[in-house]
Amino acid sequence: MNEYENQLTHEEIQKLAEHLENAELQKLEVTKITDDYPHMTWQDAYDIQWAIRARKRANNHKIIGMKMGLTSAAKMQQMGVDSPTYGFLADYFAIESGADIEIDALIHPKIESEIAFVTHTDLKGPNVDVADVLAATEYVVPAVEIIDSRYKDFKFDLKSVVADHSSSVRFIRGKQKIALDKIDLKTLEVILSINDTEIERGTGAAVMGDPAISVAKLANMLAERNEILPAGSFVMTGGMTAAASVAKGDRMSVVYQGVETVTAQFV
Ligand code: OOG
Ligand code: MG
Repeated sequence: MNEYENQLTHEEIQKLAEHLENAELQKLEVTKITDDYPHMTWQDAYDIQWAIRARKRANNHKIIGMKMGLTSAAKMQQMGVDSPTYGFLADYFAIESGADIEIDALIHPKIESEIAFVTHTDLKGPNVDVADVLAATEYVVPAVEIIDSRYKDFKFDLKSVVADHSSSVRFIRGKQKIALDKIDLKTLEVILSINDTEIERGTGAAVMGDPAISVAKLANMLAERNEILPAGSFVMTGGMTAAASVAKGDRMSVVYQGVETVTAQFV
């Protein structure tokens, strides 16, 4: 089977996009789609993701950026998979640090400590490297992702999670916009706590050795579909540690050492 060709029909891809988007909007857990379509290819999986993205735009949502997922060993081990994936970020996913987050709008959310890059120049693969990423970056900002796989018990394989835009649904933006020459992302330490109890701790180097590599990888993955990472993108580079589940009433905080503490309450 050629993974760069479709096994699914156009109608099946549209139907699966609607199915997964409905799961998000109606807060429904669904079984992973490879159970019903075991022969689906990578092309099918990414086509479903891009079809969901088109549905968001058709509903007047803006796509404001992208996320990389499964970029650290901690996350790959937690989810039982072995390579990074991307997803999109829609405008209504954005939450400011300190805010209350409506947990009833979500299925089974988990939080992840990440660094986001904001770009001022298009990045066009296939040969994007770290130097290109640094030259295209306006600033970096602490950001906590809230992931919410639409799949039952957060159990999936890579094709299913790709179709489900890598579990994206919300992210909490920090307040500090940091120039890249003012921070060493590889040694940046994060401490994630829930209700003042430390749950996870990690450093930027956990993300592919350097979070900038994750942005380069994204641009190169997009090139496989003849897509670019446009100027002005907000790019989440992937969790530095395993993700932590949250429940109603929880207060979360992530200390970005020497930078700021990002907080939110789940209400
Ligand atoms: C997939 C998304 C993982 C990350 O930062 O590694 C991710 C998942 O675990 O549901 O966002
Ligand atoms: Mg993430």
